[in-house]
Amino acid sequence: MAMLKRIERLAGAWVDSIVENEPHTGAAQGSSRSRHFWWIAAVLIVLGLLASSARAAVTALDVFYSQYYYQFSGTPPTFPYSYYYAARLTTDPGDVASATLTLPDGTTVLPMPSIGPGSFLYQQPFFDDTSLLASFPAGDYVCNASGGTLGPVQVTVNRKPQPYWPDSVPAYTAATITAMQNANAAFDLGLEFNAWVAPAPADFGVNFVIIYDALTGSVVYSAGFNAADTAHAIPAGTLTRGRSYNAFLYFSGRSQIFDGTLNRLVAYDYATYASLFTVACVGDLNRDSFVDDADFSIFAPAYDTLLCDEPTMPFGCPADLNRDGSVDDADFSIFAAAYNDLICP
Ligand SMILES: [Ca+2]
Ligand SMILES: [Ca+2]
Repeated sequence: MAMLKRIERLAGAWVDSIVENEPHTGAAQGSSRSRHFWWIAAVLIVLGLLASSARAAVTALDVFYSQYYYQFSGTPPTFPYSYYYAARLTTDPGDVASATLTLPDGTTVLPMPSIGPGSFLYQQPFFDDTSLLASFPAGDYVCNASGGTLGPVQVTVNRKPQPYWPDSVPAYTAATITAMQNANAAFDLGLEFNAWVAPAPADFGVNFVIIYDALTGSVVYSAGFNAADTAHAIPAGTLTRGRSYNAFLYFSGRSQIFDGTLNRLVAYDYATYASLFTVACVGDLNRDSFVDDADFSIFAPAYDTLLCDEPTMPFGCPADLNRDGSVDDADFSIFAAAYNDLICP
């Protein structure tokens, strides 16, 4: 549950980053150094209008319908393990003290507890998508916020009648699942996955990769990118050797309205996660903290086999030290350096 809350927060952060890319012309005008009286007066009028506009500080109302999957092998997942509804209000910190969400029936009012400065979230798990969609049906979702420096403020986001789940569930390729068993933190880790399309009436689709430290739950990497992309590289040095991670891949179908100050989003997300492990000591194939002849006797037959997807290659293709899908001279040169060092760092 805690992890899912973090996921939703992060997904919302990406929406924020999209919003922040829009121009903020009011601030540019306010920084003018002109001493001309009328120019200053005009700026003051503009600033006054901005200050009196309550909605200027409410930056987003985001609604997420989500299905979560776990992939434990090269076979794509088919059954979700959980479903979630989430609604999130984002304001400038201190502008709002509390918030509620009124459902399309006009009478059901749900609390949106504060989850951080300027961030309010309602979230509810479900056992299937039918009850998820029925409990939060099409229509207007009205967020009423109060307190803080803004006073009462109301924001509405509309869920269209037709849901727009992605047309495919995110799935890493079998080669990527293999590479995730023994990743080398010193090299880029290439993730490959399936293509998908956001069906109408979605406005667009977007992909996210979010990697959590399995022990601490903290986010160690996150990136949003084009939905048409079927590969994404985790840069070398992002991960730490000898650790376990959970790597989430999101396909998000989105309908979004941005009116210059306020972003309103309704997203239908599929998210698949897989376990990701980094080797503690590159080249130490028998994990005894030394890289020596015993490891070479494991490396040599893998070098002869060459391709990681050969059935005779050990699971996870541990001898593929640079994680490119084959055990060749590039891996041998990495192995040779570790063999020379002998003792694991
Ligand atoms: Ca060893
Ligand atoms: Ca290799």
